[in-house]
This record gives sequence, structure tokens and C-alpha cells, in this order.
Amino acid sequence: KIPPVANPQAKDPAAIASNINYHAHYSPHFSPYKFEPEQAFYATAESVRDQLIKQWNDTYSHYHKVNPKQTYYLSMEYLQGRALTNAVGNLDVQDAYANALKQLGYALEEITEQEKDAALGNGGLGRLASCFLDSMATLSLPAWGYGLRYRYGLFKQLMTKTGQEEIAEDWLEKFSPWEIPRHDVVFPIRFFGQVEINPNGSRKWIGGEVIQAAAYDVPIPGYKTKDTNSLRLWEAKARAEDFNLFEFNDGKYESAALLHSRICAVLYPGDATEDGKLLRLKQQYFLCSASLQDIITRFKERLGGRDKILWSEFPSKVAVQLNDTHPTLSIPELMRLLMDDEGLGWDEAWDITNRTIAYTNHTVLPEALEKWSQTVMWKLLPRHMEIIEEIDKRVRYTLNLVNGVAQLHSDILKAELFSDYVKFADNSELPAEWESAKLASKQQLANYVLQVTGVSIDPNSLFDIQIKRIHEYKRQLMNIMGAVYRYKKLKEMSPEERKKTTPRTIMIGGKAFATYTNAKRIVKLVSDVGAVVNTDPEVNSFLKIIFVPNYNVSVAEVLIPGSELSQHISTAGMEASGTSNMKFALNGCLIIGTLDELMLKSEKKLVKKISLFLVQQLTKFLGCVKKESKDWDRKKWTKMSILSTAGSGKFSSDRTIGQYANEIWKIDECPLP
Ligand code: 26V
Repeated sequence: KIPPVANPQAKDPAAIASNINYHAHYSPHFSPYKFEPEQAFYATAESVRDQLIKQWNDTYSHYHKVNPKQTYYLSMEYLQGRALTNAVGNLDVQDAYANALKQLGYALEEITEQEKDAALGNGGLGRLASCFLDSMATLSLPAWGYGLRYRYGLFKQLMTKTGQEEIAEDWLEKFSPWEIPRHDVVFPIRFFGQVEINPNGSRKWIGGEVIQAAAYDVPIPGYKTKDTNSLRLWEAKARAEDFNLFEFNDGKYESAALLHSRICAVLYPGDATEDGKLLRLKQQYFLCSASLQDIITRFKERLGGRDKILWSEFPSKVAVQLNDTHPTLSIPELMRLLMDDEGLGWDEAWDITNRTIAYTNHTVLPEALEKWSQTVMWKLLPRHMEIIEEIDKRVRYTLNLVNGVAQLHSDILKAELFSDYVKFADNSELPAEWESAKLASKQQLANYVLQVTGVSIDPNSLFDIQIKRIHEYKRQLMNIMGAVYRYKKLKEMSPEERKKTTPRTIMIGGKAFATYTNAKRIVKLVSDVGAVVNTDPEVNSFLKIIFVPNYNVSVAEVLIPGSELSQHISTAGMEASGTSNMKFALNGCLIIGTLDELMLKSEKKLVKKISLFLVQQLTKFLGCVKKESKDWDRKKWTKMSILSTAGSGKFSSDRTIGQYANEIWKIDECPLP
């Protein structure tokens, strides 16, 4: 009944329904006459993209005209999750779309569920990058993200009898409605080869292999603003001229050109072999080189009518932020481009690089700080190694490129307490409304757990959650040991005594790195303990233990609002900051956290022997857990919950990005008029 009409700026539900129908008919990706939820999702997403395109293009033109200083965020990881709900929310067309879809026979929630998570990242660092993109757009900051368009992102976690199994998450199986290939944005990327010295003494990197970086743009709409920034993802492509048709016809299908175009095949390719390590390095250089060539091209395009390039102005137009060590090859790459391609001298190039690039560190774990042998580096990037050695010689004691997350972080920790908000929390109607909102979220979470695990949990029990990557330092093991202890205690109690306890549902979720054996054993242990406890009729109305499979951004969106207590119990001194803690606090959840400062020196020594250490810490942990059971007085808990949300404003990534913009990048907002 609804006519298919193209109307990219449709605002009322009937016109939106027509535009969705238009996409179902005229941007077909499926056989005709089908309009099942999946088809409806793609047509809806394309219709929402229509809404974004104008303001996205307008934002680009505006930046081009105003030519403000712009930030470029370089990250090997982005955990974007689903985009549809975020886009309709930010465009403020949620109700109109819900209404339009109703006319087409669907509920908006059913359609948004169809979208696959874009999981181009691992954990905290990747999700932080995505939150930052969101905040940069929301604050109308001229800022872009750069990353890689991995064909396969983070694996999907399947729970089997033997524990975790990894299967490929095919987020591009059909296509992504959010990305636009920019066929005009292509840069050459070189690997291997040698350095040639020109007669004038300048140097040039030549030979080796050359592949192409092709740009795909994803829109990043801001909240309550029309400003729509870009996340530019690079894809590796072989050059047509390198494709050897004769070899292929001879049955040599593994031709070099095809092999090198596989750089973006997977996120974190296994680096147990030399080939794997080399591939990681190639990925990182690929991101740095493509992004910097793009940035320089844009700088040259925006000369404001002048025909001469003033390189000294580069740092007043460009700020580059390196998300951890992965994109640090940006430093020698910018030096190379400025010296070898643009003809600048060392001092000028170094001054520009120093004033352009900043770096944030996200971990203290030595195994996460990747290393490559000099042999590999000299082979793959001979010119960069010359530059790195020169940097090392000249400036190793005066390096000025690092901004640590630690200082910012300790400022956050010193945030004032909640005393100002006490009156607010005592408001007579608020607590009841608060409790019913929390209960509704817990009910949704219980439905979800039933759907994915088959175990039914009681929304009136205390929901105690630990979700994060599985790692020994994050101490999921201590948490599950605490759960076993709780189970044993319940078994010893009389039925009357049991009734006096607070029923509790402990949920643990997270992916273990595929080759991290101990982490996988922890996953298996949690699910095995759950299998025993959940089927024990004597205690299972007082305690349930759930391993939540396939923890990702959309699963977090169900778990965090339904939480009442969450565990942030990493070994003291090991967690750079944690980010989900802040999301839990914002959602009125009380958190149990490690008190880093109070760690005794003697304990520090023991950290090395984690399992020994575990027993000591477990006792303290249980003491803490007992206290929080005592606090399970509804009224008191609700008040603490309200205060938790009220006090968490400081943890907004908008605040963080505002501070980065002022203190590090020195950029101003540039809103669309
Ligand atoms: C490094 C490597 C190297 C080898 C291959 C696999 C792999 C995966 C990840 C990493 C770096 C991880 C760094 C990270 O995610 N850090 C987290 O960053 C959060 C945001 O700053 C912070 O809240 C977490 O505490 C920190 O663990």
C-alpha cells in the first residue's frame, strides 16, 4: 500500500515509510518481493543514511571553507557496535522511524536487532576510540578518525562443551549500509625496497612492493548537532599492473599482488610466526602512511588561495593523536614524507612532527607492547629505520611527543564525592521511579540471558556483573572462586538460614584471546561452575552463575543498564583505567573496585605469583562482598545508586574530549551554521 518514493530528507512517518520502501525496491540487495526483517533493516539503514548524507557533505564543505585546525585520531581498533539506533537517536527521528516501520509491519527494535556489530577492535582501547569519535562530533569538533577496514573483525565467541570456540564474525557478509567507498581517494603504500641517495644528498625510498590504500568513509553523527564527521577506514588493494595474468593462467593463484592485498583481512592476525609478526607491522605502517598522505593532501588542498605551501603552518592546521603504540610509525613516516617528498630539512621536519603528533598510552602490560627485531624493520621499512636511528641519536632524552593518560586519569580519581547531591537522592518520588526503571532493565536482561543461555534468572535477585576481556590480571578467577565459596556456604546452611540471604545472580562475560590458554580455562571454569550451581535445586533460587556468551558492544547495551553491582577487581597497578566502570556508574550500578593506592609494598612483590596471591586477596574480596550484601537494604541501595549516576557526569567522554581539544590539540569547535 505504501508507494516507493525517494525522499532523502523525509521527516514525517508516511514519507519515511515511502523512502524505506523506495530503498527496498530501487536499491535492491535481495531478490524482489521479499521484505523480511533483514531486508527491512537494510532498507531502513539506507533511508537513515539518506538523512545523514546532506549534513555529512555540508560538514565536509564547511570544514573545507573555514579551514580550521583539525584533529586526526589514528587507531588500529574501533568498536563501533551497531549504528542504526545511534543514528536515529542523534538525528532525533526515533519516533518518526518507529512509526514508519509500524506502517510497514515492523517494530523498530526488531529491525535494529538485525544489524551486525562492527567489531573492528578488541576491548577498552577500541571502544574508547569509538566513544571519542562520538564525542568529537557531538562537540562540533573538526576531527576525523582513521582506521583499517578489516574484512573480519573480532571473532564471535561460541560456547561449546569444551569451552570457548572462535568463529569468524562476518560483519561484511552482505554489505555495510554505513560505508561509502571513496573511489577518488587512493594512495600508494610501499614495503621493502631500498634507499637511494640522490646527487644532492637527499634520500629516496624506492623499489620493493607497492599496494594501494583505498578509502571507505563511515558517518559519525553528533548528538543534538548537524555536524557529521567521518571515520575513514583503509582497505588494501593490489594495483592492476601488478597482477600477473600469465602467472595466474599458469595456475599460480597465490600471486604476490593478491597476497599483499590481504593486509586488511583480519584484526590482530596471530603473531606466533614471523609471517604473522610481519603482517602486523605491515598493517600498522599501512594505516600510518595512508592516513598521513591523506592529511598532507588535504593540507595542500586548503591553502586558502595562496599558491605557496607554508609548512610551518602545518601544526596549526593538523593535530594527530596516536591511540597507543600501534600507529607510532606515524612519526618516522611524517618525517619521511616531509623530508623525502617535500624537501624539508631535518630540523624543520622534526619541529613540525613534534608539534603535530601526540601519543596516548593504554597499558602497562609488557606483553601488549609489541616489539619487532631490527632485522625485520630494516627489511620492511629501510628508510624509516634510518630516521628512527637518527631520532634515537638526536633526541632520545628530550622527547616531547608523549601525553600520558595517567595524569588525566588521576585527576579523574580525585573527583569530588557525592555530598552535594544528597538532597536530590532523597526526593520522595525519585527513588520509586528509579527502582522501577532499574527493574525494567533487569527484566530485559533476564529475558536476554534466557534467550542466549536457556537459564532463567530472577529479576528480583541482586545482579552482580563482571564483563571485560578475560585476563589473569583482571581476576575473573578471583570472582568465580568467590562464587564457589558462596555456593559452599549456601550448601552448609539450613533452609531457614538460606532464606535470610540476599539472592544473587553472578554474571561473567568476556572473550579470551584465541591463544591465551589460561584465559580460556577461566571461561570454561565459569561455565562449568554455573552448570553445577544452576541445576542444584537446594540453592538455585539463592544463587545463579551465568557465563554470558559473546560479550560485545550490543550485549553491553543490555547488561550494563540491568546491573546493580559490578566487579572492577583487576590486580592493583595493572589496569590503565578501565572504561566500563564509568558506564556502570552512570547506569546507577555500584561498583567494587581495586584500591590501587592502598596496596601494600609486600603485596606488590606477591603480584608476581598471582595464584598465591589470589588466596590472600580472595579473603579481602569476600570481606568486601559480605559488606555489600549487608548494604542490600533497598532504600539505602537506591540512594547509593542515584548518587552514583549523579556523580558520574565527570566521566563523560564529552568532558574528556573537551579537555583533549583545549589542552593537547588546541582546536576550536566548528559547527555548521
Ligand atoms: C595489544 C595487543 C598486542 C598483541 C596483539 C593483541 C593486542 C591487543 C591489545 C593490545 C593493547 C590493549 C590496550 C588496551 O586495550 N588497553 C585498555 O585501554 C583502556 C582505554 O584506555 C583502559 O581503560 C584499560 O584499562 C586498558 O586495559
